Amino acid sequence: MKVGIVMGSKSDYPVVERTEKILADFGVEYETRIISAHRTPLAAMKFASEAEENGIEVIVAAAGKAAHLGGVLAAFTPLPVIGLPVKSSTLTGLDSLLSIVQMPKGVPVATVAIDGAENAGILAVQMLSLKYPQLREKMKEYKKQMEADVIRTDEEFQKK
Ligand code: RP5
Repeated sequence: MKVGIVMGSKSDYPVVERTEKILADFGVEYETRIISAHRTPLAAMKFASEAEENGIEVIVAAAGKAAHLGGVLAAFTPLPVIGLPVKSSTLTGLDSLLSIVQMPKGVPVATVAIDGAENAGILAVQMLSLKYPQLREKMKEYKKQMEADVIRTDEEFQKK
């Protein structure tokens, strides 16, 4: 099982590494590439068209500004693409979000929040867990742990 993470620029990496961490925590293999829809469009086409034969099952595409990367990758692959809008410009990421989420009919990009790097990883794991039952069990544990953490925090907060 492998996730392909693509970012439009190395400057996106401080956000993207949080997606990598989630995937690593779940024991999911990933490869991370810097490919730009605008600066290296041919590489974007090649990566997406060959992703399936290279063993990738889900793609995470992180980009900022006029963030066309996820849409371009989705155009060239049957694999699900998760768009991660990066807050990289003076428009505080709203530009990235809208560029990624407003895809035309027929070519969806599943879009997470601006800088929602952890959710991009979690959603990728959830997609993979349709095929890999061991990942589904880990996801159940993750949710239980999250619930327990909030309950413990609430109990501590009430004692203040
Ligand atoms: C986008 O432009 C990248 O995804 C990045 O978020 C933003 C700025 O890129 P750099 O100018 O820092 O390379 O394409």
